Amino acid sequence: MAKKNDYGADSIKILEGLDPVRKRPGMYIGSTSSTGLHHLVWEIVDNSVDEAMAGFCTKIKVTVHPDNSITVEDNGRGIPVAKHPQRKIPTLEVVLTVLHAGGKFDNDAYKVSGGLHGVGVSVVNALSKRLVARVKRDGGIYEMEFQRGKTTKKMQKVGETKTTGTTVTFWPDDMIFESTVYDYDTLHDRLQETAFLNKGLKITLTDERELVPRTDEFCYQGGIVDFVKFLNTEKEILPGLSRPIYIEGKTDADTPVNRKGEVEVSLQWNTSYSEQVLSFANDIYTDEGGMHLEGFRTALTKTINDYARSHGLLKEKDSNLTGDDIREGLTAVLSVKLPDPQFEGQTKAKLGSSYMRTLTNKIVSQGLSDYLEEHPNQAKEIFKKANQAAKGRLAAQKARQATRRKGLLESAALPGKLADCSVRDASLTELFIVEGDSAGGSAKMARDRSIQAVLPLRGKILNVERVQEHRALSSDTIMSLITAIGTGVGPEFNIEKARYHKIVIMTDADVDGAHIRILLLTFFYRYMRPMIDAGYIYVAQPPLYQLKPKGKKHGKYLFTDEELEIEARKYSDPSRYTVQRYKGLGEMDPEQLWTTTMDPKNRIMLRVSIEDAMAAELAVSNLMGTTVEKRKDFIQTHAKDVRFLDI
Ligand code: 28F
Repeated sequence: MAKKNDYGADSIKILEGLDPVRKRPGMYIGSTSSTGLHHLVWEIVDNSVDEAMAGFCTKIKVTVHPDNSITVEDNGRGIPVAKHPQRKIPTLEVVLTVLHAGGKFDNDAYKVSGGLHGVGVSVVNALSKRLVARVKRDGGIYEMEFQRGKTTKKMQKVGETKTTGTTVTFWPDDMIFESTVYDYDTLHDRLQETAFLNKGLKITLTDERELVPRTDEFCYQGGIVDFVKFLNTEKEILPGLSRPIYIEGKTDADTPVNRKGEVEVSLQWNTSYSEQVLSFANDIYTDEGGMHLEGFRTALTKTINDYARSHGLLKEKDSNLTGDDIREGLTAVLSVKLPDPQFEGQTKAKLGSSYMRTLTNKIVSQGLSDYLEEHPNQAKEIFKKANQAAKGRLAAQKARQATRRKGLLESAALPGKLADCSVRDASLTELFIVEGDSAGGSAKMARDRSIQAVLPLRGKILNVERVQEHRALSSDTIMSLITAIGTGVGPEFNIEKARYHKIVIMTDADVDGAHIRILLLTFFYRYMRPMIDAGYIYVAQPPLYQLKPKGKKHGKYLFTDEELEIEARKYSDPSRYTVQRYKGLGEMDPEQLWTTTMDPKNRIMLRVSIEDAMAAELAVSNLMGTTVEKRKDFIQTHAKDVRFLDI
């Protein structure tokens, strides 16, 4: 039953309107975790951004207060305060208390709100224990207040002003959110992105929770061109391309509203082998791509191939460059705007509006061919880079075929270092990958040679994250791994050909060992992912210590520092025992290595999950370009973190 309320029947109806939001917040903001908490800020900021896109707002200020309340202020026209014609209460109140109010009211605008995130300010109001709205408009300052979506102070004129704008302060409800603590970096990155996407818009972020308040200001006159430069900051740019390419275009004035749109794209190639193309629709990041991205990619591939043919860079006998070849080393930002974007896909992050494919294709084809004609030197560099990528691709294909051919010759082609097992049934056999010849020697002596094979690796394996595929495949170490395992890689990969169903990474319990393990996991993640999915990849767990009581011949093996501490506590006087620390597998005699680490009846092995491998790969790619010190430090702190399932 609705509580008695001072504001009349009309507002009771409206107030009831927000109850569903408090009952099922997840339906409106995705979750009540930290993501949902930050969503409240995006929701409010999006309204200011819409006002900026409409051409009326140039500044947005976001402040995090010491109690984690948030103020967003803009210098737009101010939310209208006059009585709403149907509802007979101030429009400001309607916007803040009616679900979905203030959606697509203006068909000429390209709105952020009302798109993917557009649940409206009223949702923020419903999920805030308190919210204060202030509007400067028509010469006055107007204020009104709410608690948990219910009006607590009706709109009042509180002063005079010549300026205009909207300010909202809200206190997220701790009855709703798991945590109400805002993360500065999350706010920073998203607001910076918004500033990149809205040329000239000034966004300020201030954190008052710090003793000395921190402020960051984002304003980019170059828009997405600055965005691309920013993404390429640490990269080596392709010669002549220090100024990113910029292409823009839009539909004619007489285009019907359901076909209207604007397209902007900026491109810059670097000398790396990876591609980073970010796409947005009405400032919403389209993680799953969609029509605009398809149009862009098709245009890019066709335009560069056409140019290369017509200018004699590609000869008649040459085959076309592929999209992947052309996008190797490409950093690009694609931003489209359209009146009523349709989003689809798993996470509603894919643009489905199909006319945007044609429009983007047309604008990019035209703009890019003009650029290439006007910049022949840059065109040559872009072609050269793509052509190298194509050569790399063909070399990788050959290298993969070579691994397959060798595989057919069976044991004759097996790497010389491999000490194979005698049983041929892969479901019973195990391959131990060990670091170095000395550990390899111990393992060979320790093993059960009927079902256990040993492959010693000399030195570190190549970081496959850093090199093109054909280079990875020409490394002896990697080739010996691939041939020993038998599956091949890439399109030739075939898990049925696996020669062992347990591949065990057995490295020393030190920093180098952890590094080698991460590099191996990266290799498996990149080149043999189905082996991880199948649960074929393991990590051995050699003991770290042996604690020997005085006078005893056999001690106890301990696998962690905690275990050592607990065991040592059993002996009050340290002189009654000795502790041996194993720095490497080589320090154990074969007998010890067998009982502690390799004996299927005794050992603990950890099965690698896809998340473990992903974490390893991410660690490797994030560490690229950082100093050796940092890298070692990271491995030391995280080596133990990478969690594995016990089997
Ligand atoms: C701190 C958050 O929400 N800024 C906003 C405007 C401006 C207008 C508007 C907003 C009118 C009828 C809904 C003004 N004058 N910042 C903000 N600035 N909303 S939200 O209009 C809302 C619609 O129904 C505005 C003329 N037209 C629009």
